[in-house]
Amino acid sequence: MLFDAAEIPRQPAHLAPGVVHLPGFVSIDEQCALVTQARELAKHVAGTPVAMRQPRVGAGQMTTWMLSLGWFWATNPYRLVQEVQGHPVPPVPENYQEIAGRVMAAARKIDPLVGPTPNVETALVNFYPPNTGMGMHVDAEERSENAVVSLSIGEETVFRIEVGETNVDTLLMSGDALVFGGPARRARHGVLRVKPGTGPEGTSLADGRINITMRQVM
Ligand SMILES: O=C(O)CCC(=O)C(=O)O
Repeated sequence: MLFDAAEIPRQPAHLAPGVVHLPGFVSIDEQCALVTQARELAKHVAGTPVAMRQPRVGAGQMTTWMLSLGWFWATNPYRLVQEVQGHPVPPVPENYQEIAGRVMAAARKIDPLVGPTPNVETALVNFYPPNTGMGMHVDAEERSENAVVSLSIGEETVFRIEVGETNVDTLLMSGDALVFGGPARRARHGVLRVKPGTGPEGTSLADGRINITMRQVM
């Protein structure tokens, strides 16, 4: 790389009521620790019914690999369950709650509408291979109205959220945190294709992007 986009200063942004973007919130060392931890969690359940998988949705298969923690995100039909064929879902690691608390405290300073810190009862660790994304959807399975806390690690993507009739787009880079809560908790959102070659050194992720979302279920 001739120069590094991560060095261009970016400011916290209030994208819409209840939506806050916190660029570079997580240090490279913490990102690396989160990737290592996610790998260990995935290894632990590999080959079981709660393994990291590319979920089937309708007749198709998602391009994203998903690891469910706390509750398992089952599809056809969409539902959250606590075991699959007798296999318990791995618990949410304790550090996730602490991170969610830090992110929410910073987000509330920018927009109190993001609301209280979610009790992190479930988390999805999504791995996006380069050039894959996720279509527009609503996170509707959790009963709680508390915010979703989202962390990005690795290659860049564009996050899109619908606010009324308008699409609000923001670039998500490695280490960024994003919160959508309050009036935006049930907003449609998705991510465009992950841009190959844009991940920083030091995360231990060779390519692609990891997104960790933390949510309250009940
Ligand atoms: O990858 C992202 O930033 C968004 C993930 C997402 O929309 C979801 O897990 O529901």
